[in-house]
Amino acid sequence: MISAPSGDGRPPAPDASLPPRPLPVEEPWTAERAVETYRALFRDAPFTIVSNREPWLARRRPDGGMEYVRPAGGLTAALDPVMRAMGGTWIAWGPPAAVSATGADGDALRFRVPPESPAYEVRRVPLSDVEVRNYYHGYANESLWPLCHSILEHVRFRERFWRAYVDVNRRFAEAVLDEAPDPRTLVWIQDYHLALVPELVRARRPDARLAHFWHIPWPSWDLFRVSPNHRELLRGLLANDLLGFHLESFCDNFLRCCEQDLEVLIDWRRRAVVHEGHVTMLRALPISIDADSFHELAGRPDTAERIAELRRRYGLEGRLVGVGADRLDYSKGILERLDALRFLFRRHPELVGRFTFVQIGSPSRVEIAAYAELQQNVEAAVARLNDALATPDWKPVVYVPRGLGQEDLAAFYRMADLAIVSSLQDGMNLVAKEFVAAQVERPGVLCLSEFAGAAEELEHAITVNPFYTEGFAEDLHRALTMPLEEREERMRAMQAILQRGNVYRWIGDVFTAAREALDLGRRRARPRAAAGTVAPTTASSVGGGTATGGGPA
Ligand code: GDG
Repeated sequence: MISAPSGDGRPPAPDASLPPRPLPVEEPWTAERAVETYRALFRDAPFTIVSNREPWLARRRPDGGMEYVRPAGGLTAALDPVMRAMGGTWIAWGPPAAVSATGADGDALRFRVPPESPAYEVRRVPLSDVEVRNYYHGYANESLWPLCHSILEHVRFRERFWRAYVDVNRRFAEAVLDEAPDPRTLVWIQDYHLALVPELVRARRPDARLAHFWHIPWPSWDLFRVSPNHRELLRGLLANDLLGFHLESFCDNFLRCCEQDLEVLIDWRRRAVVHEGHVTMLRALPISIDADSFHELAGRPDTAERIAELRRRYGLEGRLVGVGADRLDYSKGILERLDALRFLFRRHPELVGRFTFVQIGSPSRVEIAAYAELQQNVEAAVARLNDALATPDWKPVVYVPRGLGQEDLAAFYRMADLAIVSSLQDGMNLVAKEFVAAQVERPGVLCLSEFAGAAEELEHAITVNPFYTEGFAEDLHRALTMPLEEREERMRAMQAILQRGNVYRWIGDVFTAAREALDLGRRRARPRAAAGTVAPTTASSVGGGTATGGGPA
């Protein structure tokens, strides 16, 4: 029996006059506090970010001039105010082919943002179409992405992918050397597109300060070794002072790979590794979102109006609603989710006509065959489910095959009685956190894959196993029938976690960890662990401490 919120068994329409329930009170971190943390730790040392994607998009206006637009949400939105206050340089791939073809300042190698009061510089690394195909779609997204998500069926290695990856990483490294001549500069590299940049920079500037955050999982050694370039990747990353992952288990996987592949000294307690005399500190630093902004957006009266409109448009009035919002990526478990929904309706026919699941699927990496295929498979699975079960005025699944604006996304999150995040593997998953932040009244339930990094922090979610369809379906049923009191209790606990650990706290934690890593490297007594002379896990001294050796504590 569904425990529906209102007397007539239907969820009430959102009430625009209700003030949104405030997030539990605790002084949240802000961009200013992250900047103060940097200043306290690094004084006036310059700051540089290196990422594949540009933080601002260059677009040509109809009058022929250029305009620079910041994408809403995501990491770039959180880092933008930090960069504005610190005034550094952001190095990224650009200009996009469409803009460069038009010439003028669209193919400028650098520009300053924000346009109205320039505060920091974007330095672009232009790539040809062939390079984009082989480095970005190829090595980054057909080799590394599926490998790191342990999905071997989609892994493809090609010589030309690797060659382009090396070349492009070299160009990024050159840009770092040009743009950050001051050795005190903290260079913060983002993600799996740029694994070789640290080594290439360090070779030319041994005293560089390098931090790197890897946003996706790191696989176990038995999978990682299938890469023909496994040693080069590890060597590239071991030139960092700090290497951050979302989870401790990813750090430990990385250390085990080093242990198997290279002559290294490992201090498992500190998660530090010495390779060719250089110390790299690993740290689990789970990313987060700007929870207050999301809560505020979801709680706006016009969001309530938007909800009413979306319910009308998609036939959701008076129904229980579930939501999923993903890039169309095979790692997100969208097909497994649709399977579980099929089981749910079969086992609980009382839900027919009463519950609708909305799947928002923004097309992603469509140039890659596996992604184009997934898009078709999702459409086909939705059509099968709807053909089998739909009634004249109801559909089990509403599929929105495109990305939505933040406002619509927040409205769907707020309206939903249930959200499904069913990743087969995921570094963190920000959708899970956004859904939690967007609950402002009569909270919904988060069904969260145990294989998403977010499950470690959001332990008050209902955890699901996307590989076990029947169990998954029963978990969905449990979520849909959960009493309001329990939903509120779980949501309060998760919102408190997000408010304490928002994205600005994450940035501050990265700065603090980078400082510790640099200090650890400096303190290290032994100048050089010569290759071949030290057994990989022999107990030894890293930064003056005692290494435990032999495995994680
Ligand atoms: C990588 C890691 C890690 C989705 N649909 C729409 C939309 N989105 C936004 C969400 C969210 C973002 O995209 C997706 O973030 P995820 O974290 O879920 O996933 P990835 O893109 O795979 O990100 C991941 C992350 O890096 C950060 O470290 O958490 O594990 O794989 O913000 O809101 N946004 C809008 N419309 C949509 O339709 N506006």
